[in-house]
Amino acid sequence: MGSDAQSIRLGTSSLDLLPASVRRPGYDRTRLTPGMLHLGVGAFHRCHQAEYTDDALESAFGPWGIVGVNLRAPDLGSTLGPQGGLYCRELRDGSQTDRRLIGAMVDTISVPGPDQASHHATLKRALDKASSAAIGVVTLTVTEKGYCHIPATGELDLDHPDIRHDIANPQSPVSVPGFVLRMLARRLQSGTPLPALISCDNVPDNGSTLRNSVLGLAAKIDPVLHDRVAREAHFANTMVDRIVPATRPEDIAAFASQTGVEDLGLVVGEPFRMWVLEDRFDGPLPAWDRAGALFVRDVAPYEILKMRVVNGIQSNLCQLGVLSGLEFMSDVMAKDGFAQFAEQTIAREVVPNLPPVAGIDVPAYIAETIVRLRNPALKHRTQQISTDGSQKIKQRLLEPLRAGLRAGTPCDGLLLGIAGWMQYASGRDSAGRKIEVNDPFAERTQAIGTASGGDAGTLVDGMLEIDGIFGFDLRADAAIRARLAADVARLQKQPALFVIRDFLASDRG
Ligand code: CS2
Repeated sequence: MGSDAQSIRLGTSSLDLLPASVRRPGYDRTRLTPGMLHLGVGAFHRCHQAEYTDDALESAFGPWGIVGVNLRAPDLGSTLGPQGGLYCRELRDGSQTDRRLIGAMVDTISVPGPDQASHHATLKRALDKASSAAIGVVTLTVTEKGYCHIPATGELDLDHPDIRHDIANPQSPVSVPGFVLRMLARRLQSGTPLPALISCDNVPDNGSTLRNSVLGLAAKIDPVLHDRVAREAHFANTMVDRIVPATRPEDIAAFASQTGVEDLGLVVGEPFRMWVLEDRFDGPLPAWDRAGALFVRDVAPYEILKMRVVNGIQSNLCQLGVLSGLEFMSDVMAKDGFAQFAEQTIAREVVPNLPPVAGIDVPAYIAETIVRLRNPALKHRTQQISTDGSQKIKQRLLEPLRAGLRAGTPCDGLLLGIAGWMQYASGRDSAGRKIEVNDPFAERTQAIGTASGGDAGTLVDGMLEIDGIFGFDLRADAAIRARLAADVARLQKQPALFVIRDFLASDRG
């Protein structure tokens, strides 16, 4: 398995082999017991909440070891499992690298698909763990689509195949809302206190969205359970921020050749991090506040700022980047025109309609965001950010557009980003080359692209009719439809890079 024949696999017995430059946990890991369960152990969790937890353990040690559970890929059985949950996180800023061993993950469970022989036994183990009194906190990063909601409305999608499965089989759920509901049901039945439920996904009102999905499912399964969950379970909203691209084989190979240790759980991120949590917890938590997490009464202004500025720029540019043949976000930001387009769109079209955010200097926040997105050491693929765009564009681009339309502020830059998503989602670039679209709506959006026969107006009309993404308002606005069609027509004629440059040179820029 070794990417370097000389390297030894990271694990509890190989710790001494790591060079001294890799920071070790500043607490006694042998005393750490599980107290939290995390659903969805991907790169982001390992580089964000798990690092905050390590900081918290260093400043106030407690029973806060993390049990990582994956109901979907990636399979932790070949990565973190054999490493005893240990992995390193590497922060990169230009040529600077900072490596740290994270110790908070003490156990991992990957539930294989329902067609696998070990599915039931592993699911039972995960549910037993999640329902045990030792677990006081459950955190989640399951991506936008893990909530099984309709992006445009936030309501549970009752037609979702996993939800249909869980309505019929509530005791052996395959969806995230189904897993959470089953855990709550078991705890309520056995009189075990309910854990704090903390969603850490980039979903609008993430805690409330999870609550809606869990309650929507409960209503279909057991009205009494529904009422108890509605009364007794606490779902906290949070805002999370750190850019953590998917780890590449090259990252693992470079780590192995520089340290002599192979780490298949390695994560690479930026130095910046932020975490804002709704302050509504009855029970104890890890001392995340001592690690810099902010506890506030209302997370919404922070969430709106982050989703419209950081994620907003990413989602405005990533599809235009793919359409320009640019692989990484830092390549996009380094090309003449893109960064100016992004900054200008945010300053003119987004900032005027942001709510005030206590303690944040918005112009400085935007300037810092641009620097973060330019970081050339972060290999954040434009295709990765474009993945599941149907689940992202409401909060990142459509809500700022709607706010602008209400306020009468300009919205040309936002419209160009939305047109970029439409052209991308159709599956073809300006040269007619096929683009790989990775999205739950991909089949439908590509069919719309094919049926449009290259007519931009037909393409836009077809996309706007997907009400699960766009709702009903935008398709009724003839001026918006026409402006989007003009932008899509431009993107069909030439690479997005040139469209951006023309935009900046025109009276729209
Ligand atoms: C990205 C986010 O892939 C994506 O959707 O936009 O993961 C983004 O990098 C983070 O939200 C930054 O905090």
